[in-house]
Amino acid sequence: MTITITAFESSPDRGRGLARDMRVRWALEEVGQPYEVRLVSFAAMKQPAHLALNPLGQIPTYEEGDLTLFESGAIVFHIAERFPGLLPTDANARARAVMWMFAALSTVEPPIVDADIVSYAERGKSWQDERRAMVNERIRVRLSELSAHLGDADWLDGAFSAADIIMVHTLRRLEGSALLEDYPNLVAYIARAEARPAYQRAFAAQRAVWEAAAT
Ligand code: GTB
Repeated sequence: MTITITAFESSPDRGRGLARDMRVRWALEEVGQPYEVRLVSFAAMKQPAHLALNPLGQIPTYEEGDLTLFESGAIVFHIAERFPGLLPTDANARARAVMWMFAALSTVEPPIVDADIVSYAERGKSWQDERRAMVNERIRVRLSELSAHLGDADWLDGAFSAADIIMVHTLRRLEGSALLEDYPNLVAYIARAEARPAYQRAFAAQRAVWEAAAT
C-alpha cells in the first residue's frame, strides 16, 4: 500500500532537515518502507484539500490506504506500531519507549520551539532579551536532566527506538548553540543518530527538495 506524506515545497530551514517531515521520513527509512511525498506551499496548507488531511493546516501528514494522520508524533508512533524495528517487543520496554516519545514531544520540545518564537516572532519586543533568558534557562534545565539520564548510554532506553527519532530531531533544533555544546554526551547522541544510514537517506531526500527549489 502506497504511503504518502506531505512536506514543505520550500522549507524555511533551507534544507537543514528541521521541519517535522524529517522525523517521519527517518522513521520510514528505519523500517524500510518506501513513501511518496506531496510538496505543499504555505498557502496550500490552508486550503480545503490540505485541511481535509490536517484541520490544523500544517505538515507533515500521512496517508496509507484509507488512513490519514497528522501530528508527527502520532505518525511516527503509527509507523513504529505498523512495521517492526522501532519499538521493543517486551511490553515494559515498549511502554518506556512510548513514554520517552511523549517526553520529547510534551516536555523537551516546547521550550526549544519557544526559543525560535522568541528569536523570530518576538523580534524587536522590549522584553525579548528577558524572555529569551527565561526560555534558555528552561531549555538548560531539560538538557541537564536529559544529559544526566543518558550518561554514556547510546540511546534513551536500551535499543534505538522511535523515541530516539523524536528526541534527536527535537534536539537538532539546538545544533550549533552554546546551550547544547555544554552537554557533550547530548552532542554525541545526536551525532550517533545522524550517522545512521536511515537518517542519512531521509536527510538527503528532504535536502534534495530544497536544492531543487533553490535552482
Ligand atoms: N505538532 C505538530 C507536529 O508535530 O506535526 C507541528 C507541525 C508543525 O509545526 N508544522 C510546521 C508547519 O506546517 C512545519 S514543521 N508550519 C506551517 C504553519 O503552521 O502554517 C515546524 C518547523 C518549521 C520550520 C523550521 N525551520 O525553518 O527551522 C523548523 C520547524
